[in-house]
Amino acid sequence: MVDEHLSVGPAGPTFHGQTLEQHLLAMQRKASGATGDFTGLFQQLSLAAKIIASQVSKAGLANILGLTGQVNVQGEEVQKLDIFANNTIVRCVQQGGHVCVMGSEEIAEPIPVPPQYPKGKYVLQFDPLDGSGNIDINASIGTIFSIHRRKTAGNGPGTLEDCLQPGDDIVAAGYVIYGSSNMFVYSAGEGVHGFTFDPAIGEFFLSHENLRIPKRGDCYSVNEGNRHKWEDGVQRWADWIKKPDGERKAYKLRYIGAMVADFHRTLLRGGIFAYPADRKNTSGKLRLLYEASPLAFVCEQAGGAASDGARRIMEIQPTELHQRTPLYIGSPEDVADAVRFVGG
Ligand code: AHM
Ligand code: MG
Repeated sequence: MVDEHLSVGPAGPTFHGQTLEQHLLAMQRKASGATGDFTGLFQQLSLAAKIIASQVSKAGLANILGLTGQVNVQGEEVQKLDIFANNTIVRCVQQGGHVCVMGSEEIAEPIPVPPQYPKGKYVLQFDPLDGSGNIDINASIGTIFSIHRRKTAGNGPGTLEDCLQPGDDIVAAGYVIYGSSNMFVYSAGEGVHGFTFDPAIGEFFLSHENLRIPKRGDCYSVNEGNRHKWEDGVQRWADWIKKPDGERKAYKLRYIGAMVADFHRTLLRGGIFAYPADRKNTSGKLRLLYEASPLAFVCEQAGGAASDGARRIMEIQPTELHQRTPLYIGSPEDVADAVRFVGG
């Protein structure tokens, strides 16, 4: 079957469907009372994603060009890619005037909008380059983000209170995956839509409309090197899932070690991604506000589920900016199975 968004010309396949911006504008037209603020914020985010993608694709050249030291050929300090990604998002978004405060994995405190820029009604939280340990081995990495409405009154600077909001109050969330192709996947509460970057044109084009996660998959994704630290329930779940049980076949193990990539596969193919708590790290490793909650929002919007083993990730009221949480996310039946083992 020919995909209506894909045509094959002399130079090979080219996407020429709806762009991310056109998709957002169409959504804005449907929403009564929309001011364009939201679309404006996404424009800044997609610009940041393009700049980061371009830099990520050159990461391996650093060695060849002799840029691995502290100083590059122009005599400028070379930034680590995750700091570069952080600064790119902050600079693009703060100028837009759509947010009042931001929160980032890279920065200890909430990031204020400088006085010269107007403050908007949204709060952006993000992990600028998740899985950055994968940069050196040329495996996929990603950016994760969530958007809330501000909670504090007025038009002044936002505060920590604006950042500490549960997943259930997210208005939009998504991720960008920098991989064999670059994709921007988001939900604004009306399904999940994926856009693939066409580097020849410099735009994200709609390629995966209304993504739905299968009810059950055949893959589990977890760092089993941590098994010795897991509580009994988690160990029993991992033992159970890798063996056939009646009609059910043994699950395959897939683990890249970059959550965006592991989650993206889980979303498309079904199955479960988990980062459990363990005896040493009783809240697990992943961060609630800019890793677990945004992906939980996307996953639920696609018909999936996300739990910390006892409750929906989306219900958790954060008390700290960099709070951690255990995470079980993916196909609803696979998450329910894990919760059965882990929760009791
Ligand atoms: P990071 O934000 O420092 O990159 O850490 C988060 C990453 C996730 O992308 C990934 O799922 C996990 O850490 C891998 O951790 P581990 O190496 O313990 O398996
Ligand atoms: Mg991360």
